Amino acid sequence: LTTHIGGYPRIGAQRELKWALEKYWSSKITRDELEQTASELRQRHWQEQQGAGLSFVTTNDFSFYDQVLDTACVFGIVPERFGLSNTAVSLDDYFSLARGNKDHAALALTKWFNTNYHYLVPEISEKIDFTLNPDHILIPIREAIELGHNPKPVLIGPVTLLSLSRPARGSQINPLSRLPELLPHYAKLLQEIKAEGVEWIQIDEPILSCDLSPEQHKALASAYDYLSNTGTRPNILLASYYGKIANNLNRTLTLPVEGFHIDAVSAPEDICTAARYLPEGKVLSIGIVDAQNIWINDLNQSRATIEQVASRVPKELIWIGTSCSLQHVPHQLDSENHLDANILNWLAFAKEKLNEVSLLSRLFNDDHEESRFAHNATLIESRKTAAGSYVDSVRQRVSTELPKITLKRTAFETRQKSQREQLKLPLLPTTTIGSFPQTSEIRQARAKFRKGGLSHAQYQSFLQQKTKECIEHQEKLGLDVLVHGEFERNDMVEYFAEGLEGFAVTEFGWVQSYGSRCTKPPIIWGDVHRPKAITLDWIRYAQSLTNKPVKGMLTGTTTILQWSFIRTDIPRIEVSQQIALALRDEVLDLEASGTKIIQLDEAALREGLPLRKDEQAAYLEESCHSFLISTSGVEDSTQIHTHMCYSQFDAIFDTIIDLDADVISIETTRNRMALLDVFQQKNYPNEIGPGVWDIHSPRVPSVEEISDLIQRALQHIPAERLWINPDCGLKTRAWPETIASLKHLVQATLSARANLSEKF
Ligand code: THG
Ligand code: ZN
Repeated sequence: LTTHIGGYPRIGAQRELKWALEKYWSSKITRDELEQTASELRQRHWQEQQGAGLSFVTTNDFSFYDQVLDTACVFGIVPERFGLSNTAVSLDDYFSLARGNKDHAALALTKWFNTNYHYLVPEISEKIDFTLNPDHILIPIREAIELGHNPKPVLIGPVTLLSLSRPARGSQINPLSRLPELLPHYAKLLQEIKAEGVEWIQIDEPILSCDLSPEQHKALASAYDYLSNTGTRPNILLASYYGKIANNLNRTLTLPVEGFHIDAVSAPEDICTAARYLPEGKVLSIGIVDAQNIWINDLNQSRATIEQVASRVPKELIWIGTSCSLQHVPHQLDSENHLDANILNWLAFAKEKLNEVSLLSRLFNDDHEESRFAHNATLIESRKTAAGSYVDSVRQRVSTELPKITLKRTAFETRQKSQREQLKLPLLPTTTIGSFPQTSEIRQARAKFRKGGLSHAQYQSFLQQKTKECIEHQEKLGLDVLVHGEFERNDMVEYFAEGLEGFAVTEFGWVQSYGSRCTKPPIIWGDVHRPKAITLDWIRYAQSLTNKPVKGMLTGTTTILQWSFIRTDIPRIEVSQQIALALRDEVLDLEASGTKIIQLDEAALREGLPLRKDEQAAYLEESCHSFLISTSGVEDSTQIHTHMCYSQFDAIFDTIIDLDADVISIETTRNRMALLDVFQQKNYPNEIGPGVWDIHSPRVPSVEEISDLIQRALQHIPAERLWINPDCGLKTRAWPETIASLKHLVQATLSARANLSEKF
């Protein structure tokens, strides 16, 4: 059977691309040196694919920043506001679009389907003249052919590209309406790719896994009609992934292309339907190896699926592949030296998944690989029975204690009264979202401690010193509710993973989040419980330094789940309940030790919303339920906060109300409080802290700017329910701008308070 992958991680096993990019941006290496690193990475990654015996190497999966921006640049989609040429986009122009420059804000960054990858949003206007800059695609094809590989380029399809675009500022255009003018350039590109000797191209239309409008259906039909009938071209494998195609599948199978790739991991039922209704002579690529999670493939189960397909589709038309691009999993297991040997046996990262694809394709050669299938079955079985996979006390708690928990707290007004008596905060209380600058000094100390260069005691006293300085800064600034600064935390999810049983943390399991930035998602492999308090000592220490209230800072269940690799052997809701109970323990411990305000961040709640409407209600119910499990045990006088990152709240507004947090903080600076409309219209009953300082930029906002935002906020939310805070955590900022901005924030708040007290 033919074998291929949807794409490979490009960041490099040692994050070589990240380091090269960051050096290039700070002028420490030349453009040639950056290109050299890129070319070496491509070559190594093709070798890995060839080494595993795949039929194709995948090209055009490399990107210096983002594959959507690459595709936009290939077709000359460069926003006019940058004043750049769209026919010759230099590498530096490309980085200006991605990162902004002193005159222009970068393209917006947003989540890529249901992954934790973020893409840059192309801007379309009436005026943009599409063009074709094919080098980005053609050069790697030539490189690969020269090295003796058989390249299969991947390309984002026109309907997905335009569907993910937005109208340029000042334009009302529907980006998809420009499809007819874009298509000739796609056709020309296909022709040029064919001229390089390429046999197959994979065109990705992951938009098929979303709810499609009639207009999008029409666009798909006309796009593939056009591309299939215009000029010479390679065979087209039309790919969808990230979810079920379901109701879009019938129409998809009628599109005039030579083959279809289907994500058999997120939608096993699609593969059965596709095998059944596949038009004669077309290729069916089975995306059977999970590229969004890190577990070894259940080879026997996959074999059953493949055999089922083979009973309907001739073998020479069956391809085996990964569900989607492997860019969403870490590079290789080889580098992991500290993972438990058992757990290691259950994992496959990108490089290991190449071998799984290859092995599954050899099914129909009658050689002697049965032993590998038997071994795989043993490993899968050992996962089920391993100590830690099933912890009786955890299961007991979920089944007996959970049903007894009262999820509803006392009415908000009652709580609010009791919290006011307890906390005695001024009108418009000021606070921050949690973290303070993670300076290179702190990162270096952490690295040194990890390598054994600092003793535990030395590291602890270093962190205490930083925490103390942070509290002093906040007191001096005159903030009302303080935070400890989170200097002991590397990442808001990884930190809790380290404190909970059932999680494993990797050393080098980096996955690209956007540009050069990566995260290291923890692996939830077993039943989750909390052997001992995680945050208590730090919060207590920070509280001992001040008379002002210090917030207890936790990451909520949904966000932990969303930013981890989750086990798939039990339903997600059970994992969610286990984590929620562990956090409930932490919340109650914090309360018992005198913490009056506890924040559970749900930064990822909105972004985790499923792509399909019919799956959203269950997700929201589960998320809300887990939040209430964690927070409903506290006294009326204990104030629960939550934070959500910039998002369209409309779709989840009822859930926000149901979370019933006493205070929610949100990001509202860039949208100039527009997000508050829905809170006002729907009469949000609890307290709100809309952000008044955009922390994503080092610029220090003036007192006047902040005052203006406070006045705007007051038009939406009564003063009695309004808090004043920056947009988000200050982890990525430096101290000087942090102090300067918070000073202005406090000043602006003081004058707003003075105005209000005159009025009352
Ligand atoms: N933590 C986790 N997942 C996340 C975020 C997070 N996903 C969504 C969002 N935040 C992604 N944003 C970022 C922002 C910054 C970084 C990564 C993702 C980042 N990473 C460092 C880097 O790549 O250099 C790694 C830091 C480290 O060494 O630990 O800056 O906040 N889990
Ligand atoms: Zn945020």
